Amino acid sequence: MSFFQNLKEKFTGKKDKDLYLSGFKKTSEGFSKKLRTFFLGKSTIDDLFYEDLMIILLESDIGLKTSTKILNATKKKVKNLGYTSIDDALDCVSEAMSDLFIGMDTEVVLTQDHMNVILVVGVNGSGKTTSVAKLAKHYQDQGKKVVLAAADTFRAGAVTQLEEWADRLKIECVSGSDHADPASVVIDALRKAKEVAAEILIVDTAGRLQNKVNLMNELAKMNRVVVKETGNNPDHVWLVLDATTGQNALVQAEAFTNAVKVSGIICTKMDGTAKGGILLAIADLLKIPVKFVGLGENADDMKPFDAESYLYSITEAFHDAG
Ligand SMILES: Nc1nc2c(ncn2[C@@H]2O[C@H](COP(=O)(O)OP(=O)(O)OP(=O)(O)O)[C@@H](O)[C@H]2O)c(=O)[nH]1
Ligand SMILES: [Mg+2]
Repeated sequence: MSFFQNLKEKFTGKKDKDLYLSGFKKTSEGFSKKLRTFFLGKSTIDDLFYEDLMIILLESDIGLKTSTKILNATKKKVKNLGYTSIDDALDCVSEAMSDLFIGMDTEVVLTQDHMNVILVVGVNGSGKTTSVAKLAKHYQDQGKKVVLAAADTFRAGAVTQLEEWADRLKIECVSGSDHADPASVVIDALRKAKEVAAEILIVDTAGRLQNKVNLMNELAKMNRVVVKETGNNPDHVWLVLDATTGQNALVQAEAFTNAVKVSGIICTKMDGTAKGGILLAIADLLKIPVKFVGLGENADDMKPFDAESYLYSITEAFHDAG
């Protein structure tokens, strides 16, 4: 059975498959339909095939380094297996992409020992507040008791935005006034969450302070108050990256990982971009696992990241012609 057939069989049984297909539609159109069109009618795997393949990989925001890796792995597989048809070569492309995810620990393990504290960080506009709400819904649906902390006191309106989500989801949200010290909001929220025996506290943070140093200092301070109040580091620090920014997301990741210990990535707005190839670059170049993907604007539109569903969604159009 081909790699793709196997992937397809697994995908058929996945519970989030429809949202994955619709969320990655633009990437699939930009990537796999382009591949199909490029190679339709061609029958030989030659240098031109590899050149065209490289162009399409680069255009999908996979980046030079990762695209080169996929190309070389494809060439190697094609040669070793003695493949001659374009379809078989494209199967090798899917497999080479899949290999990039080997070892990525996408699973989120919640501790049973104490309340889970999740800090959500990222540049302004990346989708932090929306992701906090979606996470809250995700865990609420699992029967967990969740409290939110509106610790973005920098941007006017940020607190109200989270409070509105909390109202809609009927979840408690602890907030301070605009320009209050975010660390003090975190302290209040930690105490409240403890008082109501919450299992999860999710902290929304500011994406933009006057400068990067201030932003990073603020995150470090929040980290310290969590340690002081609970005796533990935050259990999870998730960096929100906006997929529509493409390769720039990698630069953001570097800046944040220099300041805080990022334990996972939430990649948002996959539905709004053809640049979904960025997930391959993230898997290849960052040593941080992708935990969730944002596939739309509603509370239910964020799903745990599943590499197989992702690969199937972005490659099905070049295997299943149409
Ligand atoms: N289509 C789509 N839109 C999203 C997704 N995630 C967030 N958005 C939208 O992106 C915009 C910014 O989202 P926010 O959650 O406010 O971003 P933020 O990082 O909190 O922004 P700041 O608080 O200004 O730093 C909003 O219009 C969201 O609806 C997603 O997965 N898909
Ligand atoms: Mg926000």
